[in-house]
Amino acid sequence: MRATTARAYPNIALVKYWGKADEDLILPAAGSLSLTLDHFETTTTVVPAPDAEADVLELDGAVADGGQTSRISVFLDHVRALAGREDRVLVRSRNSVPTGAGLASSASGFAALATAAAAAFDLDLDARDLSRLARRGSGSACRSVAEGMAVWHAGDDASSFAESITAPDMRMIIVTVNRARKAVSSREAMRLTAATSPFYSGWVSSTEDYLTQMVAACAAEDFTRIGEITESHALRMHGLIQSTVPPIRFLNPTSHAIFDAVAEARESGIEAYSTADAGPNVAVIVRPHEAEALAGQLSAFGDVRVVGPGPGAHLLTDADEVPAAGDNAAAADSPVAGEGSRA
Ligand code: 2P0
Repeated sequence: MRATTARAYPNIALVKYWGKADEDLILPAAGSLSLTLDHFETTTTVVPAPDAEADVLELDGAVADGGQTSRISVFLDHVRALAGREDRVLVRSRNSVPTGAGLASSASGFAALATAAAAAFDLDLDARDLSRLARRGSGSACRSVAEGMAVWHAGDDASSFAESITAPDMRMIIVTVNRARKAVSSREAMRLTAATSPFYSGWVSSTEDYLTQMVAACAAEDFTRIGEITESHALRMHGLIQSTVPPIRFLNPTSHAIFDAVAEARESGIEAYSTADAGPNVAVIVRPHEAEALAGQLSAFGDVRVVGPGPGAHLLTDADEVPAAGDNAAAADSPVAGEGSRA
């Protein structure tokens, strides 16, 4: 075993994942598609701790609580089983955004942890198997293993992984409405939706249909169709989530106002489309040359940040400025805290 460091970035889905076919293996009920970003990275170091009795997790320089530690320990048990080893480890994870109550994004967090842990335990995994491994930590993490636009295939344990596809260049404007951590986790909310919504089966079948159309639109570099599907699918997901019993609502009046402002921008000639995850913050896709102008308009609603397609999860070497123990890399002014709070 050896100490290793990896970096990964969050992703924002354009065709959303909401519901599981298997809770233990984290298999999705339908496929999804996302853009891995070039901002808001997580950097994670895994250090062998042969004499320790338990794994230790340090988040942004502070020892994490039992709940967070046990979630990564369950994941590391899977890595240990694959490696045929029992070593405990110290995990030091730093987010480039303040984490508040936990990992800023479970997607970047588990993609970085999977990449670092696989190398630390000398697992020889190809990109597909690394994505499958990250999936076991958090479903959306399998997409952050892949660069740029990535499809996560539904299927069984062997066939459910994410891989990059060709897509037109685009920018995403992240509009942060609220930095607070949401009251109900995505994991719990999607479980409640699947258990109680009368619309759930229609959601699953229509998501597969949209995914097929979206992959075709990406191949055709058809930004308009990509955008139409993105916005429609986001609104379907939030409609579905609101049909949970008792209801769950993630969008607030400002979120809706941003969807309206983006629709008005389209009327005035800037082609852009909105999406939102399990929270009130909104992400807007737009062609690269129109991103700054639209970001200026949307800054009336909250902090804005223009981001683009980013790299997949990767190992860092010393030459890449591996952070030292005790460094706190969290940037206090980042607008995206809460947006990526999926853990
Ligand atoms: C997505 N989300 O496709 C959707 C849209 C949130 C809204 O993937 O239980 O944290 O760890 O597999 O990956 C959030 O779900 O859930 C998510 P688990 P995860 O991005």
